[in-house]
Amino acid sequence: MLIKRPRGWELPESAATPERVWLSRRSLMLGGAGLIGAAALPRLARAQAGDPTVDLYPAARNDGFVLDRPVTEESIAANYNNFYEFGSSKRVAAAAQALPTRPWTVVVDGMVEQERTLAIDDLIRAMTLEERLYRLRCVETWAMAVPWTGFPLADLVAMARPLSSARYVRFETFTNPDVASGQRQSWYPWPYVEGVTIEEATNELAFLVTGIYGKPLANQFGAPLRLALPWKYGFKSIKSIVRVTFTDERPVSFWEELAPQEYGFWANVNPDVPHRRWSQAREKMLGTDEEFPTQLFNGYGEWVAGLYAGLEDEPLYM
Ligand SMILES: Nc1nc2c(c(=O)[nH]1)N[C@H]1C(S)=C(S)[C@@H](COP(=O)(O)O)O[C@H]1N2
Ligand SMILES: [Mo]
Repeated sequence: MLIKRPRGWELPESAATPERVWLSRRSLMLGGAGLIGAAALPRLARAQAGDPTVDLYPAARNDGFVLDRPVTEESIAANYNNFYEFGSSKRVAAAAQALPTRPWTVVVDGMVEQERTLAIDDLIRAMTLEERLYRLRCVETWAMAVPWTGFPLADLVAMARPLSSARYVRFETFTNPDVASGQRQSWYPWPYVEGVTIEEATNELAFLVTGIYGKPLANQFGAPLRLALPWKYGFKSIKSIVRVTFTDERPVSFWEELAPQEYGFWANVNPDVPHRRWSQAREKMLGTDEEFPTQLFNGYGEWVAGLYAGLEDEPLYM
């Protein structure tokens, strides 16, 4: 990049956390709203304690990723989710607990040397887990800052040994309308699908998430395996993945299928390219009154801007 400016993620770690301090400050400011999660949390904690990979948490933090703002309080992030399989409101945490996340398999297929079906716990244990502080920017303008645990998507790509003809990675979420009431709404193009190019998939930032806040993922965050692509709008970060397919065809995602004029394949964050119905110039941190100016590539351009050289004619920012 040509412009040299202080980068948000270069701020010292001390500027990012002390979660405990943040928590108490927040609960003072939020008053009643701070209690939203109180009822749901004990149940969640029990489910996470029974997770077969719980011994892997907390994982060592990778200090290469630091924040310019406090970590979002867990009870706030855990009770304000987009997970349309369980309804279109943000209050889906309770409903999402009905999803059975064991046994769970992930099929790796398409243009690979050998197609495989991986048991989730074998997959997680085959990888080296690490914690990363990332921001997530929803296309709806809310944002959060969370400690994800997981492993680089590049490690899964390496394990899959794709053929040289593969150009994209397509991800698919479970189909289970018996427990996921949203999937009984037939106007949606289930299952939820997302995709990235191989170059994006092997970028250092692309992260497969198995945990959050130092614990296995709670269901509403997309247990047992979801994506984190912090330079793209949140809808690209697909939850509860059951299939990873290597292909030479650009995947058409759930939201692109529904509203191609509003949600495209690339969906890179850009303050200067408004959504058709609202500005993307600013973002609001969940659980706070704080707003921040949106940053190009959500502030992660140092890692990813180079991926898009020569693609200027593509709709990169929707
Ligand atoms: N399968 C699936 N994945 C999904 C979604 C969804 O509805 N279904 N919503 C997306 C959107 S719009 C966002 S902003 C993030 C929200 O992640 P969070 O609820 O963990 O904050 O998940 C993304 N992944
Ligand atoms: Mo979103």
